[in-house]
Amino acid sequence: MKMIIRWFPDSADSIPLEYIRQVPGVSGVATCLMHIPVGETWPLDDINDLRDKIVAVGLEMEVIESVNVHESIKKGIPGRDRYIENYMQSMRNLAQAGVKCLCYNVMPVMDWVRSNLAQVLADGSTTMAYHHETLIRLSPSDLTNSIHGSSGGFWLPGWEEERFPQMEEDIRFYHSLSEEQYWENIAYFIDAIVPVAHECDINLAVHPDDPPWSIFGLPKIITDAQSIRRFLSLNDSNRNGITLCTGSLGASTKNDIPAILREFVSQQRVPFVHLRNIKHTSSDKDFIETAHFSNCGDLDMFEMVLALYESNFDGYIRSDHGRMIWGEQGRPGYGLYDRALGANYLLGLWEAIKKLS
Ligand SMILES: [Mn+2]
Repeated sequence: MKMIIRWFPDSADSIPLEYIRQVPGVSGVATCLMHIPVGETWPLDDINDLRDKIVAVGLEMEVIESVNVHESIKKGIPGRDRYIENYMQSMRNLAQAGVKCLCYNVMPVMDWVRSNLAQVLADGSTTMAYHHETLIRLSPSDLTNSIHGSSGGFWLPGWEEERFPQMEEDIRFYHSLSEEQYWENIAYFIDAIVPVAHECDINLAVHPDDPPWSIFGLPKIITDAQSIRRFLSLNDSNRNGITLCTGSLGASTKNDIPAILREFVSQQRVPFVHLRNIKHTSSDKDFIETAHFSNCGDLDMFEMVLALYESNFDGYIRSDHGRMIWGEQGRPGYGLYDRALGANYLLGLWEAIKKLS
């Protein structure tokens, strides 16, 4: 098992790589190229430059999060094949630069959403919050403005500026597409990329939908154990895996996360895990992101780590979104302090379980 931390290059992160190097037990970063438009090929030289920068401080770049999937592929419209070709070339280039695991997602139009990126908690820290009724009352453009107005000047992953003008039109497109057709479009993409994953020894790790239910009438297809089973059966290769994100799946109170971890880790279909805790607030569809510590949220992190350990997990783990604490200013969810605390808490659980077993 390797513990890593997500990091964004090109001054898009408030945290120097050297600081991440100083977090005990962290071997590398999950990162991405920021300057390549969605759908274009990631050039080998740019990937190598980024890797060299990371390796120079003593960290590894074995996980990429994310190469985003062009909307034409998700829509299944003419032109998608060119973007799929680009995607496959990006995979080859990443593998050549030493990348072992590629996290991506198949959420239509927008990446993860929250209704508040800086909700103040009782202890004075701030966190990201999701309030369903508030969110669905916003128009997509209001939501975009609110995300950008409260992101502290940082670009947010999945909310690339070039996507905004298209958003409302894209949402209307999906209203006339059935969920079954959406599955078919994703299957077409998976059929194309899994053989390339084999060819170049890279593990694909799709991230579940966040939140795990439909908003704005958009199809959400990876939300629970059953839909993960269906996704993995699109191609039975163990190169076709998932990023098991406890916070995303845990937003649905119906999901038994330790059971989900045990099922798919034991099948060797989980190369990457995001571990974070959440706490439901006014209803089952409202939550805040809490500190990782079990007592702070609804998810029992001991049970998560135990499930990973007992299923012989040997992939990558990262502490996921953290709160902003100790006055830190930075990209919402990606401050250093709370994620470093989280990483070391999780490493502590792992060490204790290992020594007691
Ligand atoms: Mn996640």
